[in-house]
Amino acid sequence: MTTTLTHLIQHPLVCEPSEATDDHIISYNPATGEPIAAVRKQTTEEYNAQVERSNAVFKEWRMLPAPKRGELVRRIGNAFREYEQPLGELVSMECGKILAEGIGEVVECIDIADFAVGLSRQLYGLTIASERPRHQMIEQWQPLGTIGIISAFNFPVAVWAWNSMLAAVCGDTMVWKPSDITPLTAIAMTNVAHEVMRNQDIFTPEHGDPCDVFGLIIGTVEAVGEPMIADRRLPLISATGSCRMGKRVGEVVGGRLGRSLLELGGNNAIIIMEDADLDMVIRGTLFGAVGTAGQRCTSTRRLLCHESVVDKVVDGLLNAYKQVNIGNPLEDGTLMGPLINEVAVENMRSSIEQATSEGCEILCGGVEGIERFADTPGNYVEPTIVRVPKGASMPEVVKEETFAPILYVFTIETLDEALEMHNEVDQGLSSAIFTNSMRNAGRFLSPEGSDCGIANVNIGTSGAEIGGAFGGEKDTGGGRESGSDSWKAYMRRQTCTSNWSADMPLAQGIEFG
Ligand code: UN1
Repeated sequence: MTTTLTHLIQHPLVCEPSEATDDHIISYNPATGEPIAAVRKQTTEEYNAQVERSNAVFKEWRMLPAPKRGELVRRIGNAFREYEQPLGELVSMECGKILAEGIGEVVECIDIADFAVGLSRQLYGLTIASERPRHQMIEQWQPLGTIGIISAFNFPVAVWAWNSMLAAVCGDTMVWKPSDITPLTAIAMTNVAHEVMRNQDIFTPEHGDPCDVFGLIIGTVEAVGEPMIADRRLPLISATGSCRMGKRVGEVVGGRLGRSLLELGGNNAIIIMEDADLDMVIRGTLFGAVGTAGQRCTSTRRLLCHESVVDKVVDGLLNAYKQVNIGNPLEDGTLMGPLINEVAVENMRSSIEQATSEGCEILCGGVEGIERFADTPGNYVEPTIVRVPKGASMPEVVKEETFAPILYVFTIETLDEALEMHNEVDQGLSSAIFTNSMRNAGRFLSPEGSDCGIANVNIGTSGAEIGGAFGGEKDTGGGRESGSDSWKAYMRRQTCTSNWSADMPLAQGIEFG
């Protein structure tokens, strides 16, 4: 580990793996199976204390003018720039994505910080025409409070940044519970933010510590996760992860009438029409299905391919898959790193077995592609293409999101049929069509087209830019993070009516007393 990396993860909770006890989480490098470091699990008491501190500092943070908060976010974004390479390496080392993608994730953090800085001068409200004379109505946005952020292993830094950079300019403070598989990246990001917050003189609260704007808590679901979702001190819980986890969060937060922002699983498809540019199809699908070893919520899981091109697409993909270098994600030339852990490998294996038992054909990878790495340290697998027999109904296995590089290929005859299959799954995150026909593209983007939160034309399903709102419908949870007006989720809307007349007229013309 370089000295910068060691510096980035320096923290009272972190120790050598050899010093770990039952109270520690060990962070493993999924590429080698070697432990990187151990992190002490925090207790419910420590969680409570963090929320108290973040609540306390909120009282003053909310009163700092938004552009000043933006200035601090600008400095944090610049610090991300300074540490782009080592942070990217750490992401790659802890969650197994290739270095280019690890750095790409840090770039997402920088981009959203820039976006948030601009936003800090644009938290616009409305003026509304009042029905009463000499009255003024406005709608304004107020900070919400301390928000809870729960993030997943697969985007261990970007998802936090989408939430935290926006929440910070909106005047909120936060408590972040990262995935317990990737605690080190969370510590590194928080260290970078805290270094900036410690060395500034823009925000010097009378009570509390500026670092608690960006609170972090590392612990188990029982000690931290459950108390967090039930905690009335957190008006918003923004959670990213599986549909199962999201249902629990939605239920508990809803039960206390809190707000939740859920960004859950996807089951993303690409429709390929007969007039598609097949070179582009292959490139878009390769990145979508094999990138991040199929562990993005936007990963391409299904291809709905017109019967006239399906064989060509399959051949092209088989050819492209052969050239995928699988190996250490930090090495040049590697295109696919390992899965996150052994459980993920076993999940992939059982999905492949189920697909076979449901009558599908494995075209490459498969169980053999997993066995090939049986004696290699690290959680490596081969990306797998599964062909679903034409005319068969959607196999059950396809309806579930398996977080692994499995791509199911379906044959379709018409766009109607494709759209029906496309929208048949429970999830609704990302979607794409490849076509050169305006009509097909237009229909895909129409109300009777894709039912997803993200719908692309001649671009794959993954790799969204931060400027757009990110999230999806149905079991994906309905939340929107990142760009566009997603910031509104982190604020409370206030309708204000001021009377500057000398009368007291009532709305709806009511005469009273
Ligand atoms: C996720 O997998 O949770 O659009 C987020 C993408 C990335 C973010 C994915 N920008 O693929």
